[in-house]
Amino acid sequence: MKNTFFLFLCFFASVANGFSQERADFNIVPLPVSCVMGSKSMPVSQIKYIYYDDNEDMRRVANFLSEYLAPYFSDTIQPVLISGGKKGRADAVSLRFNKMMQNPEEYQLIVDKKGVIIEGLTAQAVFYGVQTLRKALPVGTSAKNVEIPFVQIADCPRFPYRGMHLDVARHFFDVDFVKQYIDMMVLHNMNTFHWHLTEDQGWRMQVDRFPLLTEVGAWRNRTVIGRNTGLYEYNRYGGFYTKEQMREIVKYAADRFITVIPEIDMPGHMEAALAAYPSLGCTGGPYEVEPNWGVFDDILCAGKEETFSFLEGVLDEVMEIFPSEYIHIGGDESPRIRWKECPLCQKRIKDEGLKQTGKRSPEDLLQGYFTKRIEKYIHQHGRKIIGWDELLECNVEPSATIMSWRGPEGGLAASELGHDVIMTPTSSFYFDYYQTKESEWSHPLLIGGYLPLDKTYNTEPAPSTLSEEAKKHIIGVQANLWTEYIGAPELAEYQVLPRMAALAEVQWMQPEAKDFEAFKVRAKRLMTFYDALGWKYCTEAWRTDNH
Ligand code: TNX
Repeated sequence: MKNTFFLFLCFFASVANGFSQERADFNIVPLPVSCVMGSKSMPVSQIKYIYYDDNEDMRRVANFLSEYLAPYFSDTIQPVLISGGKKGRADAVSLRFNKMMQNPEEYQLIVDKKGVIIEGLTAQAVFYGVQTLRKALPVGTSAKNVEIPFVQIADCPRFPYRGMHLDVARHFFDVDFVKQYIDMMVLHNMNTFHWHLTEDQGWRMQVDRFPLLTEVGAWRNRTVIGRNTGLYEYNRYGGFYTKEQMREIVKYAADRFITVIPEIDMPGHMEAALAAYPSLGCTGGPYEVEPNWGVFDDILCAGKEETFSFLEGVLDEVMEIFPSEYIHIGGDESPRIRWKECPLCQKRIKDEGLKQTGKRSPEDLLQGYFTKRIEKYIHQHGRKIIGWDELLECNVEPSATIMSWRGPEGGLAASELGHDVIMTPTSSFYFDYYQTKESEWSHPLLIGGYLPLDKTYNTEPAPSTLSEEAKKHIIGVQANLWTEYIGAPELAEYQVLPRMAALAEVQWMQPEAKDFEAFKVRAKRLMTFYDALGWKYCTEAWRTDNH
């Protein structure tokens, strides 16, 4: 009896002392650069206000923080947002500009007796500090039960370009899902959404000047079953985004400090456009919005002036909707066969004096001509181009930023040549590949490949073999989600999570700070957020026999 009473007393004392309290845990994904813990802590319930420096962007960040905190205060009074305010109050989170900071994405987060202060040169930097605070709090509890330990965090990303790509052309994803994808990027501190809008199998962007692109090109009448079996499903499949919807996405992303880079893939992967406007092809068609997956011979004719006025018209509307510095013009997988046989393409080759140089065929150089012409147009509008690494075989200008996909080699060589480079090799960042080794029958049918989590995690995008100069040209890292075999939003989520967490640490952290075993612990905690947000993820990615 005495014993029971003693236990009861202990329990009572621990509740009163807050021993049963949960603590915020700054062991988050991506791990901050430096984190110095103090011995004391502050109860979350002490937060009565969110002060923010008077600025529109900062107000938005304060609003996001208020949204993230709301569930913790659902049983009490919500913190009040106040513009301005004194620096550091014990009962507040203060979001402030700090002009002393160098990098526009660097922030500092301090928790001490003066409450929580998050500072950065820009509102974007403060936004990442807010993400850190958000991820440190335990999911699904009340402010009364959480303490934030005193801490001093200084944090800054390694790469300025931290991207995720989504192919909405092989399969279409609606506006709500695209927004959710952006939310997923936010949780992983990413800042660039590469939106792959056009393909052989569907054109997804409304263009006023060329209405058939969506009237015809956005719909396919049949889709192959499985991996190019020759068997088809005869359902009309497709969809597209109106200009208004694309603007909505651009704003939704910008509000979260994410730039949307649109891709209009040219001159290959253009069959949907050819089906709409057959005169843009070398043979004149007829063409079909492609029902199979793969690489197709019919591409845009590089001999016709009409092709260029078409592309300029499309790009005018692209640039009107998307304010991004970069426009992605694709450039991958363009077979030469039509150009070899097309009198107009051959005339262009002759007129431009394009002659075989080393391994480069006249048709390779014709793609170089094509790309330079488009690049010039885009430059005239104050923008820059990004293209896939095939462009390196076409003699393009060093001003073109290269996305290295067929392996790291292309990107590494390009960086030595002075191109800016974004690393996205299949071997590390193709999230359409399998995450587990299990026999395929137990899995959804995917494109194939095997890309386990640790492979993504342990990738070094700028290896020490590169010259110091070339290293500076590796501006970022991205993962791609191609969707030939990914038709459902849930499967898209499953394919990218938790690999996005591994990618986030490659993008954000300094290489020497990375550690896969420690990451696993952090990422498992991050999964409590995936669960709370209702996002599917691959749990088998954690099985020890999978590495
Ligand atoms: C290659 S990456 C492609 C895509 C496919 C993908 C499938 C690139 C520039 N081209 O068209 O969807 O492989 O993994």
